[in-house]
Amino acid sequence: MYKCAIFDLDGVLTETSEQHYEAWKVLADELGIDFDRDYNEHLKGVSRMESLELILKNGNKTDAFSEEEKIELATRKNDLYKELIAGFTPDNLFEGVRELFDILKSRDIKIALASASRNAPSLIKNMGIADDFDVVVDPTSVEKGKPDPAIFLQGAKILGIDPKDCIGFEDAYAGVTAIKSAGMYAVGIGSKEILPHADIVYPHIKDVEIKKILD
Ligand code: B16
Ligand code: MG
Repeated sequence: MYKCAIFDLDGVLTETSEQHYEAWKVLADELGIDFDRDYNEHLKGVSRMESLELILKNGNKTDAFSEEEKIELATRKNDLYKELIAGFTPDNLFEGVRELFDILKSRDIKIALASASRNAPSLIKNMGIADDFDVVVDPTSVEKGKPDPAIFLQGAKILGIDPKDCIGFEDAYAGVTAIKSAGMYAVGIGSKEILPHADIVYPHIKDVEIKKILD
């Protein structure tokens, strides 16, 4: 009997990867580093500072900046990103999320958020779903990001629920790895080719057959 559903945000409940891409692109152009949508795929589910490191590595500029300068670069990217998501409303919530949450609530299943994004609290508020979560895990409270299971385990721990009684929802390869390492049931959102290690994969959150999974 599952007691808890733990969700990733970007790519599962809404789509912010284009806004992340546009903000990083401005920075990469300024730094003279090649950056395209294909490379942006590597950054899904990856924290802000780790994303910056990957972009700098891709441009052979790993050692070109001090730690302070890197923080300044990441802050500038985030300021741009925040401008781009400022207009998010409930319309940005993926189709099917409301219905899925309602089914989970009707079965007394707790709902948690395990997003790597520090902007997650304001995003869920603007999309009108902040009150649906029993817990929103603070990504800065865990030492390691996905694929480490820490963020998912932290959600289960705060709720006092055994990880094996939790279902995790993820669109990123590293995210599904984190869910499986946490000992949870992994629902992949996307394609089986990209998420072969998920227990089950649906193309989109609206396709999830939650009653089938629960029963
Ligand atoms: P922030 P998720 C992740 O969200 C994004 O997929 C990733 O591209 C981003 O770098 C990361 O959040 C950190 O975001 O800069 O807002 O803290 O997929 O874990 O919900
Ligand atoms: Mg994601």
